Amino acid sequence: MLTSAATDPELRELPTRLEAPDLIRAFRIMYMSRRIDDREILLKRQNKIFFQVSGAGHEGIQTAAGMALRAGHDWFFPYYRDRALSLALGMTAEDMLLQAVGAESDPSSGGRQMPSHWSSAQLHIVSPSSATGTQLLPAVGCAHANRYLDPASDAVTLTSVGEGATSEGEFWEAINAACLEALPVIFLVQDNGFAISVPVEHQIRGLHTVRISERERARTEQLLTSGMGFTLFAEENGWKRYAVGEGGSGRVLDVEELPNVPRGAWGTGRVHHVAWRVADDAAELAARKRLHEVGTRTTEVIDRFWFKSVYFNEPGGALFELATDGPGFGIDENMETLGKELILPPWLEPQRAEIARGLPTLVTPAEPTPASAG
Ligand SMILES: Cc1ncc(C[n+]2csc(CCOP(=O)(O)OP(=O)(O)O)c2C)c(N)n1
Ligand SMILES: [Mg+2]
Repeated sequence: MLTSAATDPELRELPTRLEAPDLIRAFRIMYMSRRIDDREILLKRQNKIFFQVSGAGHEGIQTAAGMALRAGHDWFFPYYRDRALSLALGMTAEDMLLQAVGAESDPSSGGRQMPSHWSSAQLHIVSPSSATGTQLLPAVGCAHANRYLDPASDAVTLTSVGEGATSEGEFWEAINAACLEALPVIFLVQDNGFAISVPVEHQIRGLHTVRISERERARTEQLLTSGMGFTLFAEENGWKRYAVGEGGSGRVLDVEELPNVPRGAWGTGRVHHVAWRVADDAAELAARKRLHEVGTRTTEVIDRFWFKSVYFNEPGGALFELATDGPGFGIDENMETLGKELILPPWLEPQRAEIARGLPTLVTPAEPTPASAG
């Protein structure tokens, strides 16, 4: 649940100013983190350690997180850049240097883990994997388990991740699972603008393109350009790339021509339709009118309650949809109760009892009364 100082009296009472001793402590942690990084980079150049990950530039946010949370009480699923976080939680420079050289006396893993993979059972820092994003789901699992093992606990779980790794499926799965169960997990995304050598503008941002194979491409191209506002952007290996507006993720469609292949058939694994978003009712009506002007038959505007749709077949037979952005899921639920009741569009209301009967009963630990949800 989202709370803010404006609405939550308890938060309003928290001190907003850091006193001098806190600031000095924060500075010491940040400075120590940077100096250990510098020293380890030297050691690596001397071949005394074989791997190093720098936390340079990340020290501020990590120190703040470490000082706000409680080592040995809250739970931590860090990633390889969380040096200042680990120091703020109580690891020492010596612990880190022993870990870096893989010493037998390394307190993290007795020299078994990769360098820059710190952990401490006592501080509740869980040993990280090197595969990016893999810390996220276990963090959610930890928060879930903690709710069962210690229901009265106010412990939270923090997990850290780089912005590049947020493109991985685990990130979305973890956020989804944490939201569904309303788990106390903090996702600390540290955006440094790069995923190693991949700058942020080239990282995965969404579904880039749709690819369509046509027996006769020209008629589809005609519809795309004169009826839907696409322009030809590029041509490569037999594919033509069309895009709306400036192009970019979600605005691109690639078409190839395969005159001799059989027509597509309905069945498992087939894409049912491709939906294109339009801002509002007026934009949808204007787009529909334009389709009629170029001779495309469409459905009426169909009220889907949370959005409005118009459907049409492009000349090759693929089903296209125009769907409005609004009004969205806020139309019949408010944020406080979102997801707690079985919500149906009005035309399915008469079958509510039957639909509810087919759904499993969910009992959430946060809410002892059984509630059905879809
Ligand atoms: C699953 C997986 N793929 C690729 C790698 C190689 N790799 C290590 S770090 C990294 C970039 C991660 O970038 P980001 O998530 O932004 O974190 P940053 O290092 O920038 O803090 C990659 C691709 C990996 N460790 N694991
Ligand atoms: Mg990054």
